[in-house]
Amino acid sequence: MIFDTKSTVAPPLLLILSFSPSTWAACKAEYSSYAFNAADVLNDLWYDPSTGRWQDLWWQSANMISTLANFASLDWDNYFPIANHFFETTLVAAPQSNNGTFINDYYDDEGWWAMAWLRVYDLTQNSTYLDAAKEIFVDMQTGENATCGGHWWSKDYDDNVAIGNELYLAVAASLANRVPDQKSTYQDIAMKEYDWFISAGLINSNNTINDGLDLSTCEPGGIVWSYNQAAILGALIEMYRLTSNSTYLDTASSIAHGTIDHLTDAGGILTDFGDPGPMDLTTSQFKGVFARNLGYLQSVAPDDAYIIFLQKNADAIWSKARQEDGRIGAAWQGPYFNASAPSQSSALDCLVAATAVSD
Ligand SMILES: *[C@@H]1O[C@H](CO)[C@@H](O)[C@H](O)[C@H]1NC(C)=O
Ligand SMILES: *[C@@H]1O[C@H](CO)[C@@H](O)[C@H](O)[C@H]1NC(C)=O
Ligand SMILES: *[C@@H]1O[C@H](CO)[C@@H](O)[C@H](O)[C@H]1NC(C)=O
Ligand SMILES: *[C@@H]1O[C@H](CO)[C@@H](O)[C@H](O)[C@H]1NC(C)=O
Ligand SMILES: *[C@@H]1O[C@H](CO)[C@@H](O)[C@H](O)[C@H]1NC(C)=O
Ligand SMILES: CC(=O)N[C@H]1CO[C@H](CO)[C@@H](O)[C@@H]1O
Repeated sequence: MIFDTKSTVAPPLLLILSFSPSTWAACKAEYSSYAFNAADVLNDLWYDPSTGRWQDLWWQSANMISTLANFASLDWDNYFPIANHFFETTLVAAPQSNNGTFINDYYDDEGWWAMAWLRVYDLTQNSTYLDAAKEIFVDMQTGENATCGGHWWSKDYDDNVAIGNELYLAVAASLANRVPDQKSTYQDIAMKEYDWFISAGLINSNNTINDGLDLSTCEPGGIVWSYNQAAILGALIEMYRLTSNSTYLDTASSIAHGTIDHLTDAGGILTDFGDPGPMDLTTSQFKGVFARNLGYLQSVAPDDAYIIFLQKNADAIWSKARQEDGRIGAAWQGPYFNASAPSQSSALDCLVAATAVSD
């Protein structure tokens, strides 16, 4: 472009300055290069092939498998060969570090692993991964019939939380869509769990989901964490695939909008209780799960608001939450502190989702 410097039109510099970083969005190739970098840092700093885990963490490592599978699905040629090494290693090494099994005392941990292997199965069509998910689900079924209905959180049988129920629904509906000869069994479980979830009142007046139920009153309560708004989106997409009933997508979009409206700061950046501040190795994982599942929702029920949200959050991660050495902290609006495998992979989830939804 050629500008006539003698004209009275404002010089282009002012136009450039009027774009703040938060209104600028990178393109698909750029987000993909960010994701590559964030994934390399995650794997180089924290992966231990002898345990198949990142930073010796358990359910968080399942989420990291899902994230790498999601990235590999977008960039098969470049990333699948890298990611596949982690899938193969973790499938064998992680149970070896846990009494030879993906089963433990927490039904939600089991749900994260089942969802991870289902995602890898979708990517590879290798039935070994589907079998792993089916086997985990057998144990998950022993957590049914909690007090107040729905699914128990753990084998202490004294807590009924949203995330455990969301994952039970997600795994049951996903298996119904992938195991034709047992479709009706899995579908019945999923329908029953969905009906209970809605009737339990876990979705509040903001269209967001509280952490769990008070078992003495059966009333919902607790903090509204971002991951409580996340696994449910994937579950509802699977319910829609199973039934072609668009009610499930309507529910998903109302939760997605409730989250974008109520769990963000003034700049539209996803914010959990405690952000921006040092987060522990559990809560640092949460936000990425929402970004990942919002990316899935965009592929089934597109909405420009999701693209804007994911790009804005990815831009903030890259410009405000990241150190020069590539480590990314938990607070997406910045400042940077305390990167961990969960904060790194949570950010990676958002960078991958932004890659998926961008042109
Ligand atoms: C399927 O996955 C398993 C577990 O990672 C692996 O050992 C096997 O080689 C894979 N099969 C094929 C055909 O790729
Ligand atoms: C392994 O199993 C034993 C006995 O059931 C249990 O006490 C222990 O906590 C388990 N270890 C792990 C890592 O799950
Ligand atoms: C839960 O209750 C249903 C209906 O009574 C029953 O079929 C199922 O076996 C129960 N599950 C468990 C784990 O108790
Ligand atoms: C769709 O699902 C909703 C929620 O479960 C249900 O109320 C409605 O009857 C279903 N619609 C059809 C056509 O099956
Ligand atoms: C709804 O969101 C607002 C913030 O937008 C918050 O102050 C309020 O506590 C939320 N209400 C519920 C029921 O979560
Ligand atoms: C555990 C840990 O590394 N904590 C640090 C988190 O970041 C704050 C702020 O930079 C430090 O003061 C903590 O030591």
